[in-house]
Amino acid sequence: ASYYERYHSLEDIYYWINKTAQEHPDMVKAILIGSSYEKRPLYVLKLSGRQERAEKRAIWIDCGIHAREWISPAFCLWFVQYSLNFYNQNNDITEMLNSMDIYVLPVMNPDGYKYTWTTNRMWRKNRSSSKESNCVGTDLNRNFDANWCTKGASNRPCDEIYCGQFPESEPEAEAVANFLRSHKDSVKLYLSIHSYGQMLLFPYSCSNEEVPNHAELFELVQEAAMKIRRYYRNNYKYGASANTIYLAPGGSDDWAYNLGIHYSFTFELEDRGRYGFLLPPSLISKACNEALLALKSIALRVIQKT
Ligand code: 0X9
Ligand code: ZN
Repeated sequence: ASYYERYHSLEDIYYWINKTAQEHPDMVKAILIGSSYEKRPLYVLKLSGRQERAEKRAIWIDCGIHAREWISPAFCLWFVQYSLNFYNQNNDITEMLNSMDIYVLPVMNPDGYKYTWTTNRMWRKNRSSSKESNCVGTDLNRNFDANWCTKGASNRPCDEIYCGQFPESEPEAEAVANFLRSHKDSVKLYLSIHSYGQMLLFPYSCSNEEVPNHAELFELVQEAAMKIRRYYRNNYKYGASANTIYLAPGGSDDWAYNLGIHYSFTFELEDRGRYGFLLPPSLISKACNEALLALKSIALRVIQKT
């Protein structure tokens, strides 16, 4: 199996980030956007093709918000590698990189990811603590400022869906929010990669309200799911988060939407529960190819629209 068909430790991923940026100085730049609670750096890889316009639009993709969802960082690595290998070979990725810069954050929650490798494979949250509680960790996907800590999140630090002390209390969430705030005019498409469940989701998750462009977003995920069905004979559910998965406030996708990034999605990759978070390495390539197909389908539509 290739490097991309295996899971990698946090140290390996940092090494890979550095090496990838060094080996492709023409297309890749590593940008430090902040650091984690335990002071690990948060690096974003900026991918760019041939510059077509001065005002360049952009895509944001983050992986590894939740520590135990190992397929998520694996997808970010897969996607970067695919982009670099197939730029000027595959029409879709070439068009994407010619019209948009792509920001990729491979591991939003490095402290939690590290902890799943050393201590507890099923850890979800980050690793922050306060003197108010003996419990560790905030759910970074409940820490954003979108109906923060209402129904679907918890204010108890021991819970898996603890929302944190206040919106963006966690340095990982704050770093992402700051970066997106300062790039909100260029970023047209926001994508957050999770597992598991096989779903293509869009806002809102923080309320049962429909977003103004609900029908448009529905068409995009419907088309992407249809392609996955056709090419990989696999079924993905799709729809607005609150109805498709559950009510869950404080998520990055809803927050990005409200910031003005009106093409905002969360993908839940394979599987549907047979292995769950423990997806075997032999299934990485299928999971990533499905997500890649969905991403390309949606991104090419967004390029036409924006
Ligand atoms: O609950 C979550 O944060 C995500 N599911 S997971 O099993 N990967 O934890 C779903 C996120 C959907 N979007 C929002 N809740 N905003
Ligand atoms: Zn998740």
